[in-house]
Amino acid sequence: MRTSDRCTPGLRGALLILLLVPLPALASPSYPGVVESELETACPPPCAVCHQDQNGGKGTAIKPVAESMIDQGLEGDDEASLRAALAGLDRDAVDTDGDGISDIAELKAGTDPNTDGQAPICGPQYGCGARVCPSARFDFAAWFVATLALAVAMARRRRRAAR
Ligand SMILES: [Ca+2]
Repeated sequence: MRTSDRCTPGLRGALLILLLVPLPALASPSYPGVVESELETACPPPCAVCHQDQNGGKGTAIKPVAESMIDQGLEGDDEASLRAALAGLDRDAVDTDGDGISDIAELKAGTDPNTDGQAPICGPQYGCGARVCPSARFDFAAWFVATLALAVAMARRRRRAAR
C-alpha cells in the first residue's frame, strides 16, 4: 500500500495539471476555406481580415468586417452561420469601410473590406504546400501524452527520493 501512496500524488498532479492548464482558444479553422469556396475568391482570406492577427483564436475577431458578419449572425465554429452571414452581407450590400465597394465584392476581388482603398489580401503563392493561415488546431493527444510523461517522471523522481 505504501508504493501506491507514493505514486498517487504524481497521477493526481497530472490530473490537476490537466484541469488547471488553460487550453488555447480554438478558432474556426475552416472559415477561410468556406469563404473561398462560397465567394470563389482568389485565395482563402487571411485570418487577419477578421481577427486581430494571423493567430486567430476565439474572441479575437474584432476587425470591422468581422463585426459586420457578427451582426449578420456569424458564430464561432458554425459554418452554416458563416454562409448565412456572407449571404446577409451580399443581400444588404454591406460596405464596412464605406469606400463604395461592398464587402462581398472586395473579398471576391481579393481586397481588404476593412480599409478604404484596394489593399490586397491575397499574397503570393509559393507552390503546392503554400498556406495563408497557420493552423490553429490544438493537438490534444500530444499535449496529454506530454502531461502524462511529466507525471510519470515526477512520480519516479519521488520514488527515487524516497529510497
Ligand atoms: Ca468597401
